[in-house]
Amino acid sequence: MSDYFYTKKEAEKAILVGVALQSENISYNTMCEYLDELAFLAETAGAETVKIFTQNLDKPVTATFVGKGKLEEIRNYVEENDIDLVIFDDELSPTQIRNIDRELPGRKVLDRTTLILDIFAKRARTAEAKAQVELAQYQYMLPRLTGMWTHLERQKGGIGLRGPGESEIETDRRIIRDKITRLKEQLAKIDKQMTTQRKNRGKLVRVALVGYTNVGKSTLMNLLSKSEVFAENKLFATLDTTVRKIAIKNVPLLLADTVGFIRKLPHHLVESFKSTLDEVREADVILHVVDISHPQFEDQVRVVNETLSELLDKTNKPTITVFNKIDAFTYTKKDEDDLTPIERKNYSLEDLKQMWMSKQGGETVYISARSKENIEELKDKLYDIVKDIHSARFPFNDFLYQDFEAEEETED
Ligand SMILES: Nc1nc2c(ncn2[C@@H]2O[C@H](COP(=O)(O)OP(=O)(O)OP(=O)(O)O)[C@@H](O)[C@H]2O)c(=O)[nH]1
Ligand SMILES: [Mg+2]
Repeated sequence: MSDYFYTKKEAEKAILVGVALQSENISYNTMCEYLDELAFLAETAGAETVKIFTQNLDKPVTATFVGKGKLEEIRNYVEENDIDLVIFDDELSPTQIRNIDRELPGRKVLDRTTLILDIFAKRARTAEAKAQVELAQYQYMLPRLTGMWTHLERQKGGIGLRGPGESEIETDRRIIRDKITRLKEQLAKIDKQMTTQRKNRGKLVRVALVGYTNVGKSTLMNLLSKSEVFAENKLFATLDTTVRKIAIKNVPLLLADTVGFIRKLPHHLVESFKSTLDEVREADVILHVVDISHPQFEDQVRVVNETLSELLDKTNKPTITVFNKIDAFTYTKKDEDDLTPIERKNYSLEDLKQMWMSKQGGETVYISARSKENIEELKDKLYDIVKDIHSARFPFNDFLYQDFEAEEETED
């Protein structure tokens, strides 16, 4: 056998399961969009999606999430095709995990949240990020312990092994609770340091880049600050908030890159979002970055806005909506004799600009961070807002920053 076989790392094979829930007004198309994203998440985590199972339901089946017949179909498929991973697009209750686990012996059953937490765990570099992810994983695991435990038992020992007794689960719960307490203490300490760090930054104007994951926040950060923040075509490339001191024309400001949002994630669970939210809360100006080349970009804008308003008190900060990736924007031009109703995919960039101008409060700008289009326009708009705040705060040394040089400051 060649070395190839020894060195090649096989991707784990995964199947995805999605449900179009009538009770939640999830159409078949919407569910497919969610599943596209789930496949991207799976890929980011290192798995290869080989098949997708879907079902239309009024509401989830309490015991098994999908119907009995569907679960049997899934079982036959995973057994015949030797699939390791079964990923559900929705959060599963402890009972559902336990029952599904029992139906799919020897397979790993994940839901969207566990998959995202797994990606976070892989991505975490700093002590803080690692502690944050671990805490989220334990908190998510705690009520689901019975299912997880029996699952682990089976993996270890195979057929016929009984699950642990209640007392073992209790011991395990206690261990996890202790771990949670310790992690919380550790994070509180780090948080205190961060708050002090933030206070020490003085009164400089603060600008936060926020947006859905993979829209190009870090790429834009790099462009504006000439730094090297990690950017990649994977979900959740950024897990730590990074702050850089930059200058736009002659006005200095602090620019923060933050963790991207995603739909169907309990954001409150993940502490990484706390630093993102702190940045947003304390920012003077928000740059909401949007990937206009993404077919569901409107939905992504909605998720970001909803998550922000859910987790923060309503604030009316000056915001620039930065529509990024115009270089990758495409649309289907309609023939003049085509009488079918115009659909979203038929809108040109011009049409979208018109629509968003009336829809979105605040400024909008259309750029490409990759091919560096319209960056000057963005800088001009940002400058106009920042300069006013800056001169209100520093009335006497206004624009003494002619010789200002960009410095680095990282919050790791
Ligand atoms: N075509 C195109 N791709 C871009 C543009 N800006 C960024 N990208 C690409 O989009 C991908 C994601 O970019 P990032 O900067 O990592 O995005 P992010 O918003 O920081 O993502 P997370 O940190 O994962 O939330 C990378 O592959 C970038 O090269 C752009 O203007 N046009
Ligand atoms: Mg990033």
